[in-house]
Amino acid sequence: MTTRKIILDCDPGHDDAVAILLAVGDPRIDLIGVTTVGGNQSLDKVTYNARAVLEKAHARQVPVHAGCDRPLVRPQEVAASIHGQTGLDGVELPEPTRPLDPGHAVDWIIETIMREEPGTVTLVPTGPLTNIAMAVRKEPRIVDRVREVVLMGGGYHVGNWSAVAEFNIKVDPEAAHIVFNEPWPVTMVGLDLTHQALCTPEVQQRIEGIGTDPAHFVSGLMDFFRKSYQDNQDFVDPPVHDPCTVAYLIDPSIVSTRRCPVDVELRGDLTCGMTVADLRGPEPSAEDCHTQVAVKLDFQGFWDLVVKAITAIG
Ligand SMILES: [Ca+2]
Repeated sequence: MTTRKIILDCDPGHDDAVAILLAVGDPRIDLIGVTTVGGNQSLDKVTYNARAVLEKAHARQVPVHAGCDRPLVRPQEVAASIHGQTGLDGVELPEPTRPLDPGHAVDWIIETIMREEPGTVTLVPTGPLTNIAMAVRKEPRIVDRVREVVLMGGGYHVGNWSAVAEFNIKVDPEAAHIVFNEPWPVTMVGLDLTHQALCTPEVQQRIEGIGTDPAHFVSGLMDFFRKSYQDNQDFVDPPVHDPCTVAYLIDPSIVSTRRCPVDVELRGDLTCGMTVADLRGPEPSAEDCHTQVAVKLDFQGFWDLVVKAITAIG
């Protein structure tokens, strides 16, 4: 079996927590480190949350490095309306036993990519792109060395933090602009895809049915997440965005993609933070276009992976 080495750069966050559990529980993913970025909540809160979720997943071997606490240019904006005051409201968090690892996330990302074999490390950002943008500005050689970037953010037909912009991109559009404009392969797993990853009552029952402590933890997260999405985003069931990135890496057949140019709007009064995808004409080749967008989710296949991973964690 081939495993994919990933760095998960995240801001947990209910759906980030599920992404961590999927990455830990699926044997095809080698989670070499978790890095955190201010996003859904403040950096100190999301960093604690990442460590607590790894503790819950019995994955104390995974290092956690804290990164940037605010966007490159703009004042910080958190998503307390969706994730609560802690960033993971609705569950009791275990006390992390592994201390926070020393060193800034940006430096650790650079050192790790430069140390590992070229073409073996995949970056999986599921928060604002501040750390990744900083890393590429500090050490541009990482662009040629990473295998690819598979990020949750944006959307080509829909927004959630404005009519046309998604939260991760909207809160730090300058960072997103940097990441999308470097010539590395970028897969945008945006809202068009993640709004198909709904945690329906049937899905949640399957997770509950696993019967383990991590399974009850995920179910508790989903109770809070469902209410947030009902109260604030006009959803019946919550879309569980972030693990779609990891699912794509485990089994690309679960997330179909379409290659197209994508850029990030920085100036529009109404459109700042919009990911503008040019879907005109025939699909370009990989040589002509380094970006692609996720289009269609295999709903059953996706939740099968999540259930299997949570079961494997035990
Ligand atoms: Ca996130």
